[in-house]
Amino acid sequence: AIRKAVIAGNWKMNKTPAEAKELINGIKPLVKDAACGVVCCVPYVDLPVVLEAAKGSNIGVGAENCHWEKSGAFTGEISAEMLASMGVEYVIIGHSERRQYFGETNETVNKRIRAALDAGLRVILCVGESLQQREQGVTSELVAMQTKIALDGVTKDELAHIIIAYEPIWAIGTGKTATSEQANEVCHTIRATVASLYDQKAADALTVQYGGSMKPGNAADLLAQPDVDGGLIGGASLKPQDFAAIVKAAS
Ligand code: 3PY
Repeated sequence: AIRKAVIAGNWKMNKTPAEAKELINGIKPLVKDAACGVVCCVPYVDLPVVLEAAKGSNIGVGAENCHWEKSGAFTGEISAEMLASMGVEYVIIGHSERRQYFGETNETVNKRIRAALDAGLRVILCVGESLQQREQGVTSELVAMQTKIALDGVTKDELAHIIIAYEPIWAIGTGKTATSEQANEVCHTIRATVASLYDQKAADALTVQYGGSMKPGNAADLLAQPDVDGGLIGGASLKPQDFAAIVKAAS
């Protein structure tokens, strides 16, 4: 690929701080020579221990969401400013689990991205279709729409701080993976959408990840596709050997 790949783990709602410390310390030595970018996105409460353990390493640390307001009466929420102030570098926005279970919409995804960029965070924006939408033949339109609304008001300079992850919802946590060709086709659609919004140069520089049951056994094939520049890794990111094997496949 012409772009440097980025492999990002999405730990989801897993690991207590003590367990997180053990996991990050297990991952660290295995990925230290990676040629690709390596990121671990972890639960809020794990951020202090993971940031501490990752200090001076090649692992970037991210959160899994943030709110769009800087502060205020939003019980239970965490702002982008709060994350940035801790030294967090990345934040996942719009994961399908947020969209599915927590009422996330394209509009709130856009507001969160704006707040994250304003706070100086890098964003991993997730887009992707459900099985029904794929069967209805609307995947391209849907993913293009999600991308356009998410990027509303984002400048070309800011785009350099965004990674887009294509995550077919039907392949998340189900063990099903998109074929490499299906993954590449939609990653290409995302890049073409970004080219239409900005220009080809900006689109060519964009990192587009595939996410959805990426594991050591299928990573090399997926990552060999021209428009797949890395992965957002669910379950396999909780196993140091598996995560490191995927990082190696991307290097
Ligand atoms: C998965 O692979 O299950 C993911 O959702 C990655 O974010």
